[in-house]
Amino acid sequence: METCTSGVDASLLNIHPGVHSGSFAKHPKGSQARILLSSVFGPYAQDDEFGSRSINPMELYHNQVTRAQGSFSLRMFHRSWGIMMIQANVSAPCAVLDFPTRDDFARQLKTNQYDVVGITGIIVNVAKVREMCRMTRELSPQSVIVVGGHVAAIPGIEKMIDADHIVKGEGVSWMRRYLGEDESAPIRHPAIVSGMRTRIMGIRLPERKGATAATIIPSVGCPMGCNFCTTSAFFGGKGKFVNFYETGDELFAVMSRMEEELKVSSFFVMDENFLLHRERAMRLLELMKEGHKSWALSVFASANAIRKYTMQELVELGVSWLWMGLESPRAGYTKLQGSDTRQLTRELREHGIRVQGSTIIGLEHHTPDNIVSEIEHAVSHDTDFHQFMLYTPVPGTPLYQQMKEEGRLLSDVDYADVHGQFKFNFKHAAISREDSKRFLDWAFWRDFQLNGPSLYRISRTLLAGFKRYKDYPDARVRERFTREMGKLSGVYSSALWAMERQFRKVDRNVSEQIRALRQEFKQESGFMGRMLPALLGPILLWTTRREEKRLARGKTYEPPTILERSNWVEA
Ligand code: B12
Ligand code: SF4
Repeated sequence: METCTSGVDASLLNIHPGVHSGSFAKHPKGSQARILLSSVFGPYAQDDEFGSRSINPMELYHNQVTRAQGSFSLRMFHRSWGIMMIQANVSAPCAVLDFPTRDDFARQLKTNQYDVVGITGIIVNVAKVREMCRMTRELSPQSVIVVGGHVAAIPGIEKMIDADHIVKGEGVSWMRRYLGEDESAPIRHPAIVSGMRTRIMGIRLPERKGATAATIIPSVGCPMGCNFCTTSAFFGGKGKFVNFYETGDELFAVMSRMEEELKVSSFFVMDENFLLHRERAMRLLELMKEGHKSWALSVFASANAIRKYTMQELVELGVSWLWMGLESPRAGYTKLQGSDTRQLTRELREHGIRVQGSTIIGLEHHTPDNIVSEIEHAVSHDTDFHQFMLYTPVPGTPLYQQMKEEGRLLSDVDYADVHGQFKFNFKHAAISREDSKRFLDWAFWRDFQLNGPSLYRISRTLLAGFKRYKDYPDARVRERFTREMGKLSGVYSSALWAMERQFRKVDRNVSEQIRALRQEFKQESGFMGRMLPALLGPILLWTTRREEKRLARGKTYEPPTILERSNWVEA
């Protein structure tokens, strides 16, 4: 048994990981070893003894962003990119099994002679990881078991699961090293379609090639090192991160390849703080201009990083969706210093940039007396999407260490419930565990009630951007807004038609605002865009109401099981 910290070591240098000191056991078969990389088993959106929770489905938006929005909630699934990244960067025969059931996983183990079984999981999944290790020992005793991902940050994990290697931090370099391959070879980016099986208002959107953004992962970790931040801590903490693509040139090359392979013009850039690396972003912009790339980018960035750019720079870079932490104005995080986040988010939206705000409930200064006004403040940002999360000391973070030292961690909380959407896992000075959940739920509800469905908000932002930039001198920018408007105006207008009616029972005022926006869309749309709502609107209203009924009956959604093999040879 060995606990490795490869990625963290390398990230201290802020270079592509390739440094390792000391002895390191390699797999005897090297690149001939047959590898299975699997995510944890489902079904996920149910309560079970392995740590699945109905409150914690395998869905980004419905889990933590739009979950109070009923049939207007955006539902979609995302693949397990970490193991896809590893698969693309080893020359050994490798299978990725995503979202298996226990039976699928068992079948893989029984029908293939795997030399290495890699399991990825985050902290909530620890009981599933344990069970998968047990199954592997039983069904494929010759396999070496490697466990990676955030689950590796749990203190004492070595004693909780039966694995041969537990990898903390970056995994590509670890796996390459384990197989005796070149760790410092350039990172090959897998072709990743960012989301799948998207549903909203009771219908599943068609999956045409190129219709969904490609995911690009330029780096992992974030040097800002906020005390609660698990991704920052996992890849080295404050001042550190691991870059897969150092320069704008490298990034541009990867994106161009994805554009070609997946026929996309939009990218979901999975980098915790993409805009912080200004030199790389500005070089990317230069190349986009030279290559006449009218790309759209969805990025994560902190307020202080966004402030390094003018609105024009952001728009020209194609930033069309931005996820930023608002946390709380009184929290004192460096990333927020000097930023009026309300003004910033308003400005971004006026420039056609959809903003996803993220607010923490249960910060140290929160009390039952001030929490309502803090939530009202958050909601007043009127962002397109809003994530609310409980302040949560997660193993591996400085906050966890601090709470542990202060004796404030609750010892009887199951790891499966430490995901920020249930109840506190620590003793808060002023707010009880039960109340933490009530305040969290109220925040989601309040945002929905006051600001309406996110679908309405994103159509409003698109329209604002289109009006502002439809005659912009840079043709790439004009094309981007016109393209989106052309594709979406009819659909959005129809959705607004249905939303206006359905939202009357929630809040008449918002319903009126939706109506006003629909009229604006009418003015800016072409013939089809004006005609479509009469036909599609009633259909969407019907599917919306049908979905409401289904949800009321407890309907949940699960991702499909996917098996993908590379460099494959039958055993
Ligand atoms: C996409 C994503 C999801 C997707 C699903 C992904 C999936 N298929 O499992 C969705 C949206 C459904 C999701 C859901 C949840 N997520 Co999530 N998610 C992410 C996100 C945004 C990106 C993950 C990613 O691909 N990163 C890029 C890859 C390259 O990094 P990586 O996965 O860490 O992999 C690297 C290493 O960890 C390592 N590695 C990983 N696996 C393995 C396996 C082996 C064998 C080896 C050797 C190495 C290795 O190597 C990889 C390359 O370096 C991260 C945030 C982030 N920036 O990472 C959060 C994150 C992983 N999610 C998190 C959480 C908490 C959740 C939820 C509980 C929701 C919530 N309340 O926040 C649910 C849980 C769902 C469930 N039932 O299991 C936390 C995990 C916290 C923790 N310490 O455990 C993160 C870090 C977000 C955060 N900052 O809080 N998530
Ligand atoms: S800025 Fe965001 S990603 Fe970076 S450490 Fe803070 S919370 Fe984490």
